[in-house]
Amino acid sequence: GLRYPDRLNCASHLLDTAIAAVGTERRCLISDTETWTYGDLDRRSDQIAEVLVEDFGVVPGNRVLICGPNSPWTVACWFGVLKAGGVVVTVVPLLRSEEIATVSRIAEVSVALCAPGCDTEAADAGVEGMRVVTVGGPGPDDLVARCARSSQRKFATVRTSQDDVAMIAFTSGTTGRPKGCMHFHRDVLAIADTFAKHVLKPQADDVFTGSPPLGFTFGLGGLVIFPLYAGASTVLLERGSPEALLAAVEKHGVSVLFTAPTAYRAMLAMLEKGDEAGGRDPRLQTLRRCVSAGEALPAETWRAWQTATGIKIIDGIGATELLHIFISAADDDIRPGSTGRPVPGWQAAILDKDGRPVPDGEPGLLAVRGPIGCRYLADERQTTYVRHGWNYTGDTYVRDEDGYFWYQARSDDMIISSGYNIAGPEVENALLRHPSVLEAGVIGMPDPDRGQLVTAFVVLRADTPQDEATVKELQEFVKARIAPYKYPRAVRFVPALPRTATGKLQRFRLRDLA
Ligand code: 3UK
Repeated sequence: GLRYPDRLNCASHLLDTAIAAVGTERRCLISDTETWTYGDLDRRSDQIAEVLVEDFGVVPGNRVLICGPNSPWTVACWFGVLKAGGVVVTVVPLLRSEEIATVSRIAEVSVALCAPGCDTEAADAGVEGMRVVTVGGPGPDDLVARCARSSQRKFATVRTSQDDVAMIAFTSGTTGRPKGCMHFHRDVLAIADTFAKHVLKPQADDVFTGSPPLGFTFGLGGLVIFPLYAGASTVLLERGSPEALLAAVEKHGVSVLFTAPTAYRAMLAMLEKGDEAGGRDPRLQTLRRCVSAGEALPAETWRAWQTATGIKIIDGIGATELLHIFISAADDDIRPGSTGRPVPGWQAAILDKDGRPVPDGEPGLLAVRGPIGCRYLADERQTTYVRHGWNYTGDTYVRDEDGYFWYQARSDDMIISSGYNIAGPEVENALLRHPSVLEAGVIGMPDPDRGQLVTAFVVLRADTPQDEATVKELQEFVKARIAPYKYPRAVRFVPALPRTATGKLQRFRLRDLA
């Protein structure tokens, strides 16, 4: 297993190691308006730590909420809180006051560091004992202004232990009460020492960018931990739209890209428009590695991206509960449409609900274990996620005889129609192979005859007629590619699919739509 010293503060460990390797003057954080060196990040996070202790009385173990866009100051807040021995609490941005109130009460937050906009939401949350501090606003009480008035001395980092809690990451929680996942200081390094070290293999001259918010652990790892681990630089985009991603790759010579499958498809649609001739796109020639997570990456999307850019996307499944990616493709070990094999350091199995192994080739529950485990903060769902010594992710998967893992569906999203088990994503993937289909979402709707009816929501390309003939054509197209009983008996055309800030299809909202 991985070994870390007993005394370990992941923030200073990452910074000290990077600075020892590449120096203080190497570019670290790049935004539209600023470029920070490693020295800048070290200095400003020292100032934040000092302000937290001196002005707000933060003591080790206090929880500090960070709520802001992907920006250098948001990253500095992370490192500042950790240097002060505090626990970072994160939420995906755009939470409204009610949600901030729920999360802050569960996590017993004492200070909230908020970008303008989030600060008013946090103040409206009315959480007793929670001090709301604006980061990057006008006025003398702003955190940035306080940093400028600080002693400017090196902050003596709190000597936390490797198994002190460093962060509480809340799951996006599309349904139900949000769950806070606690992770230790060593866990933050363990994602670098597993996925980054063995799969991503970042280098000091890499330039990272991507769309996931830093409040989502996919973004924290891909856009902060992994680049810092390599002494590389990272381009932080306040809005990680597909347009912004393409522009950033070209402008900053990005070599490592982190985003979700839907953004890869949207970028492909944009590239096609600009380049009728086809072939490798010159605007993306600096790209070296592309990572996809959050949802399964269809083989179709993988192939189209390889054709357009020459790059083989690394699909990986991760979870907030386990901090980052634990099964993934690797360099020359890719089966398009499969999530890949366990990342070195992790074990994965397909089990039934009683913990018994399911034979290869048959669907069952994905169970994993490795250096990081699920630790919900005061939540009875702990014993649902962790059973029989394994973390049950809630996904149905098949393992093939070569050890590759194939995603089927979220276990509670499996469609049962006329007694058949149907995985919505398989039908979605078949639809995506049709040239007129941009996006597809497939769910089971209650049906008096069949129990559930396979229902597809489809975003068509602009030039395709939304008529009965297209419905028929799509149905025949699916029947010709997968077992015919899986075809969508109902097809609805929609302008866009409902997705979370992290690119996940919101199936419950499709159900409401129907
Ligand atoms: C699903 C995938 C198929 C799967 C995440 C990378 O997504 C992340 O965390 P969340 O807690 O959701 C976890 C669930 O999302 N999923 C994620 N990736 C894939 N399904 N293929 C994939 N490649 O249902 C999983 O249980 O929001 C992803 C790194 C850190 C993360 N937190």
